[in-house]
Amino acid sequence: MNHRLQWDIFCKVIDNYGDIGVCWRLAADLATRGHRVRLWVDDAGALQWMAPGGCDNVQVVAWTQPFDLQAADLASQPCDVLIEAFGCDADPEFIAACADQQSANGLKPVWINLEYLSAEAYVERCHALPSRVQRGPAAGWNKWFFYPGFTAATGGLLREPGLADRQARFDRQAWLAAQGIAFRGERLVSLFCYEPGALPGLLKQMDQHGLDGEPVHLLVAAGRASHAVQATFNDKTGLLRNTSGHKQLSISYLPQLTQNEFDHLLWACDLNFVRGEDSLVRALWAGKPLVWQIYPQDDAAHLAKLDAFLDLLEAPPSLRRFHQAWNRVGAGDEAALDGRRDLQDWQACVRSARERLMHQNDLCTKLLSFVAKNR
Ligand code: TRH
Repeated sequence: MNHRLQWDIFCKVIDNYGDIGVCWRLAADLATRGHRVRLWVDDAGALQWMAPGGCDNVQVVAWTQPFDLQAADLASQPCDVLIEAFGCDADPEFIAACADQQSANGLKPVWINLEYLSAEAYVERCHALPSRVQRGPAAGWNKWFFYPGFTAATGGLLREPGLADRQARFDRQAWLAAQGIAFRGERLVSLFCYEPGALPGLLKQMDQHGLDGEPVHLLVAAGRASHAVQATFNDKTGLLRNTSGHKQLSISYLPQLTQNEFDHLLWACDLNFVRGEDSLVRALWAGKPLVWQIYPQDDAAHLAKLDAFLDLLEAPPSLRRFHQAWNRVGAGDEAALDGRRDLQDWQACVRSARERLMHQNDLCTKLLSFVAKNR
């Protein structure tokens, strides 16, 4: 059993919501397990809607340039664990303060670089490797690489205690009513994406054929997803221009949801389109058929990452085809977006992946034992 530790998590918001989304989830998870967290973030704006209530024992600290060491009380709460999220570097002043602390009491923090999530094979090879710090006041210390992942030999996935109970108690009808979403028995589909070239094709498919023999009610996430859908309707090609003439497709545009409500959205739907890193994991826990738009990288490295995830999922051919179409640049093959006969297979594969993953230790549990071993 770990005693109460002081964690300092450094988060740089590059773009989108994944960096702060993951860091917040990690911070809140640690705090509910009894630890104290300082979350240093250069742009905390998204937390206003993602986590408006905050969380006991998580202090959000402005990570400013120049660095303001006085923003946190390091003297009375020295750092036990330093986490640099997604390759960002904590400020040298902070490291120097940690080194001073070591000179004073002999204790240095466990220094961890929290990496991006991937199902690729390198993750098992690289997880938990140390790198010796060569220069500066912390020369000679180890920095550890902690890789989230989908197998027992990796850092695992974020999954807070009580998630399955919360899910079991979820009342779909009540939630839809509380959101003001008129539900007439359609298939509910959530859409959280960037700007997939295949989006017009998907909307057309859904409008013509519905899903699983039923009309579709599409619940579109705020931000880029809703702009992308609206841009499709405004498109000069005339595709789907006349929304009132829709046959099988109705659409609701959602406000920005808290992370908890975002979970509820995924639990309420029959099919979830997600993107990035954190929503993918939440969609897995939701256990509903899912389609992932992976964050695109310039060198196309994301395609190998996507394949590795589909392998891990043991995705049936139809789900692979759908993913390839959804992640392609440009409109591509519209027929590949026809998933209406395959939903049962997709459901079965996500369910069994969820089952397997639920039996593994979650990321916080693994992080805590890693820290206990390396202090
Ligand atoms: O926003 P993203 O596309 O973030 C991405 C990825 O993390 C990617 O790996 C990273 O490299 C890139 O940013 C810089 O997708 P992601 O990771 O799913 O994060 C979205 C977060 O937003 C997630 O925590 C859920 C949350 N969210 C809400 O809380 N409410 C909402 O209404 C929505 C739409 C999202």
